[in-house]
Amino acid sequence: GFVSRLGCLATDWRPVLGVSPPPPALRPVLPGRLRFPVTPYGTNTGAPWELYACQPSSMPTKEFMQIKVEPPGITCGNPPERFCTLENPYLCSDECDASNPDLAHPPQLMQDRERGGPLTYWQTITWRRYPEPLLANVTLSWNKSLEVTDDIQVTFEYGRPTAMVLDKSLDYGRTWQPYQFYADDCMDAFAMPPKAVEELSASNATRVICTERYSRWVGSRNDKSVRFEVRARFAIFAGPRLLDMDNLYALMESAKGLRDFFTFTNLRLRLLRPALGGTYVQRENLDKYFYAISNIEVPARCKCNLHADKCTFRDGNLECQCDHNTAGQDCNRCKSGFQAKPWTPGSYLPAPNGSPNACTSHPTVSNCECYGHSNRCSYIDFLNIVTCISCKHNTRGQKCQHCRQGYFRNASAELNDENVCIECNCNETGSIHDRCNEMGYCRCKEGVTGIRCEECLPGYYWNQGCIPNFCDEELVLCQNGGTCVENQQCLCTPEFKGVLCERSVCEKEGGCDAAWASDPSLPTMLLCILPSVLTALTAH
Ligand SMILES: *[C@@H]1O[C@H](CO)[C@@H](O)[C@H](O)[C@H]1NC(C)=O
Ligand SMILES: *[C@@H]1O[C@H](CO)[C@@H](O)[C@H](O)[C@H]1NC(C)=O
Ligand SMILES: *[C@@H]1O[C@H](CO)[C@@H](O)[C@H](O)[C@H]1NC(C)=O
Ligand SMILES: *[C@@H]1O[C@H](CO)[C@@H](O)[C@H](O)[C@H]1NC(C)=O
Ligand SMILES: *[C@@H]1O[C@H](CO)[C@@H](O)[C@H](O)[C@H]1NC(C)=O
Ligand SMILES: [Ca+2]
Repeated sequence: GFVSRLGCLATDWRPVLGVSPPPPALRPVLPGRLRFPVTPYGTNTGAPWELYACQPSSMPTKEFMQIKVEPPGITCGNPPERFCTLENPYLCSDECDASNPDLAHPPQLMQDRERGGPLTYWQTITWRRYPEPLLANVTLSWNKSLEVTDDIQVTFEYGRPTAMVLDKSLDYGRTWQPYQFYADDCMDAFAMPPKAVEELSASNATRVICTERYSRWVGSRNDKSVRFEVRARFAIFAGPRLLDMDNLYALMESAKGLRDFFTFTNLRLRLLRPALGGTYVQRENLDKYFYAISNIEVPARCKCNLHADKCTFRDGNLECQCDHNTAGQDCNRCKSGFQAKPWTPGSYLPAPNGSPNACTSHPTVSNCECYGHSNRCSYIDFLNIVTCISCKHNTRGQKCQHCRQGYFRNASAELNDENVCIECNCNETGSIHDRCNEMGYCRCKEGVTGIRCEECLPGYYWNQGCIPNFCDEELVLCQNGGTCVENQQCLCTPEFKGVLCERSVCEKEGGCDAAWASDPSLPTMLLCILPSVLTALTAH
C-alpha cells in the first residue's frame, strides 16, 4: 500500500515525503499486490502505472457477491433426482439431493473456496420438460459499483451451455443490458454474426458481440470456462502485454462510454440452452442435460472515482474509504462542509499520479473572521468566498477590514478597534464628494482647500464655495484710490469709474459734455472744464 497511498494522501498533490515516482523503467511492481486468482496481469509485465493512481487494488470479488438463481425450484435435489453425463449417458449413478449436505448442490457452491478438495458446484434440475426450454438466471449482486480488471470467468462442470447471455447492470439491477452473447451458433441463437474479441479495434472495443468460442463442444472436461474477455479489450489500448495502461486510463478519462463499459453493479447469466454433447437433443435420455457451475470469478476493484485507495467490507457491503473530503459508497459526492465547489471524480491525468480534484471547504466559513466588527458570515456561491455581513463601527469588506465610504482609517487604532474608522466630514459645499483619502483629505472643488475643503485658496473668497476674487489688496488692486469691498467690488473715488476704477469719469463717450449732462454737479463741471482752462492758459 505505500506506493499507492501516494496518490491519495497527496491532497495538494506534491510528492509526499520526498518520494517521487521512479522513471518508468524502474517503477516497482509490488509482488503480491495484484492478487489475481485467474490470470494476473503478468508478474513483470503488469500495470505498475496504476499503482500510483488513487484507486483500490483489484481483488477477487466472489466472496462479496450475493447470488440469486431463478426460477424458483431450478436448483436440483428437491425432490432428489439422478443425472447422467454427456460422455457416458448410461452412467447415471450421480444423485442430487437437497436434503443431504453431501449430495446437495446449492448456489453458494459457485462462490466457495475449493481448498483443494473435491469440486463443489451448483446444479440445476435436468431437462425433463423438453421441449420446453431449460432456462435459468444466475444474478450476481454486489450492491456496489465495481470496475472489472481482468477476465470474468465462469466454470461449468459437465459441459458449457450452447446458448447463454451475460447481462450487466450499472444501476443496482434496475436496468440491464447485454454484455456478451454466447452460442455454438450465434446466427441461429441470436441472429448475430459470430465475432471474436480480437476482431475489435479502438473504434468498436465496447461493441457487444456474440462469440462461439466458449460454447462449442470440446468434451466436458477439456475446457470448462466461459470468459468475458476484459484483458483482450484492455490490450486494444494498452498493447498486447498491457504495458501501456496509462494510454487506456487517459482514454477512459475522456470517454465515458469506455469507462462505463468496464463498470457494473450486477451481472446476470441467462442460461438458455445446456450443453448437448455436440449433437442433437436426445429425448430418450434427458437426464444428461442440465447446468452445473463450480466457480465464478469476477476480478474487479471498487469504483471509488479515484478518491480512495481502500475499499472495505462492512455490515455486508463494500464501501470505499473516501479521501479528498469526499463521501458516499463510491466517493461520489463531497463531504458535508466541503461543498465549496461541485464534486468531480479524481483524474488519472497527469500521469503518473493523476489529480485528486479534492472537495474543498468554504475557505473560512468555519472561522468567520471580521476583526470583531461582526460575528456573522455568509457564503457567496458564485464567487466561492465567505464574507462578513453587517460590519459595524463604520467598517466594510469581506472581513470588515476596510472603512465605509466617508470614513478613513485611524492610523493609531488597531483593525479590531471600535475607533478604527474616522469620519471624513468633508465640507458639503467645498468638496467634490464625501470621500477622503487614507490621510483624511477630502477632494476639493476649484479654489477650495483644507483637509475638509472648508477654506479658499489665495485669490478666492467663500460664497457657497470659493469664488475667484474680484479684487483684493495684493493681486487685483482697485485703481485710482478705489477701495476693494469684500473682494467683490471696487468702490471708486468720484473722479473714476469702471470695475477697477480705471477710467476717468471724463474719458470718451462724449467727454465732459456727456459727463456734465449725466452728473450736473459743481465738482464734475470744474473737473471737466479744468483741462480746457489749463490748455488755454498754456497756449497764451
Ligand atoms: C431471466 O431474466 C430475464 C430478464 O429479467 C427475464 O426476462 C427472464 O424471464 C428470466 N428468466 C427466468 C428463467 O427467470
Ligand atoms: C446497499 O448499500 C447501501 C450503502 O452502503 C446500503 O445503505 C444499503 O442498505 C445496501 N442495500 C442492501 C440491499 O444491502
Ligand atoms: C471493428 O472495427 C474494425 C475496423 O476498425 C472492423 O474490422 C471490425 O469488423 C469491427 N468489429 C465489429 C464487431 O464491428
Ligand atoms: C483613533 O484611535 C485611537 C485609539 O483607539 C483613539 O484614541 C482616537 O480617539 C481615535 N481617533 C479618532 C479621531 O476617533
Ligand atoms: C463649509 O465651510 C464653510 C467655510 O469655512 C463654512 O462656512 C460652512 O459652515 C461649512 N459647512 C459645513 C457643513 O461645515
Ligand atoms: Ca465451487
